[in-house]
Amino acid sequence: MTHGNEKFVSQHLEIAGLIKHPITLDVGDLKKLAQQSIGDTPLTCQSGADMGKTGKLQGVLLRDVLERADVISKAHNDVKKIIVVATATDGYKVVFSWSELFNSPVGQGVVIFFQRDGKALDDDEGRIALISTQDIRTGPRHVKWLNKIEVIKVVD
Ligand SMILES: Nc1nc2c(c(=O)[nH]1)N[C@H]1C(S)=C(S)[C@@H](COP(=O)(O)O)O[C@H]1N2
Ligand SMILES: [Mo]
Repeated sequence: MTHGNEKFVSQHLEIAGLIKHPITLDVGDLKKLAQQSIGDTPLTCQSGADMGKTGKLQGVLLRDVLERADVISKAHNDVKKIIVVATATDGYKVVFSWSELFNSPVGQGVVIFFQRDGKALDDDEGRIALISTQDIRTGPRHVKWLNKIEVIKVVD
């Protein structure tokens, strides 16, 4: 089932937009940040269809990566208007709000991961992916072939 997906495999993750230190990370760089272990999590499509389970994942919190890159928020109320867009090499995109990541229980479960059951991710989602484990349906914000995180202020 992995055949044909080689072209989507993401080797790097770019952190861009409203941040002080735009950075590009590879799996080696991610391994240097605080590591998170995620237990086997059910994957459910937006339709409700059962897509199986994730297996045991290793990665880092999206929150920790954003803190490292340093989000630019000049005014006290800026962060409340900021969103974070996660993009994959096939053009798939999902959105988080800053408040969701930093001021709600959801943030503790949003993980950029690069290992499943101790092994590098396969071509069908590799090498870098993301999941929001606290979502009711986890399929939509499971981003395969993640290659960009962008911080955007959406309203003034
Ligand atoms: N990059 C990327 N990630 C994605 C998708 C996609 O089209 N592209 N589809 C999402 C949806 S809607 C679901 S249910 C799961 C499905 O994963 P599968 O295609 O491996 O079954 O991946 C999610 N992640
Ligand atoms: Mo889905």
